[in-house]
Amino acid sequence: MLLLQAVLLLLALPNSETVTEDSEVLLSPPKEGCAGWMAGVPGYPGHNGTPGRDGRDGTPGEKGEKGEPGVIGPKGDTGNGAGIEGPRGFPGNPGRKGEPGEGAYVYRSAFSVGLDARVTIPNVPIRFTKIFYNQQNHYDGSTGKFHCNIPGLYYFSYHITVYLKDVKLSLFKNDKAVLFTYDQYQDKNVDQASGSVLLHLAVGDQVWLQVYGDGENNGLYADNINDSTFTGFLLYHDTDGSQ
Ligand SMILES: [Ca+2]
Repeated sequence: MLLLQAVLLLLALPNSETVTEDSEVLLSPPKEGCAGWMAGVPGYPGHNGTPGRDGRDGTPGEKGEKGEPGVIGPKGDTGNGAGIEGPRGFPGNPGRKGEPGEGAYVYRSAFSVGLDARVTIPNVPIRFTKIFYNQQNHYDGSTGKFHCNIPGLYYFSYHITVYLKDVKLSLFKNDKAVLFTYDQYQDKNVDQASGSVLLHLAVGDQVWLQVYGDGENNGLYADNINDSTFTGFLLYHDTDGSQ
């Protein structure tokens, strides 16, 4: 009965503070001094709370400085085949104008001559005085000698009519015989002797024909129906001074 009254008393006092069995709550001291009031003993600190949630991401920082270059990597494998052909280039500039060439007439040298009469004197240059061609006058009809004015390779030939005597004929280059022809005359007949040669000549060289041996080998002959001729011409001139 007593307990029931106490409960009813608590319900009748709504502004009073509920005191639980284990309560450590300190009652606030009255605003006004109250005689006989005493502060309670301080309670123990509460337990630590659970960790809070992660915070929001921060704003991006400023861009850093450029780093050092890395080490050079190993050489790569060789490519497969040639690349695609590039486009055609522009035409180049025209070259310089060449030097004027030398006239071909400078390198002309030729003669063709014949006998006017029989030759009787051996061992001297034969004088061919019948002139077929001697435009450059490199052959001298007064001596029977050809004079080289253009260094180069020359062709010489002779065709001799042989009559009454044998013929021993030599072609001379300067003071040396370089070609020999020997024809034996046969009685009551007309023979021919001939020869040809290529010779390299320098300026000043001389070429001629003459009979060698004794005076019995000078059967060179010429009349109005028989000719004995001597011909020579420049085949090609030296271009670099070499032979
Ligand atoms: Ca003969």
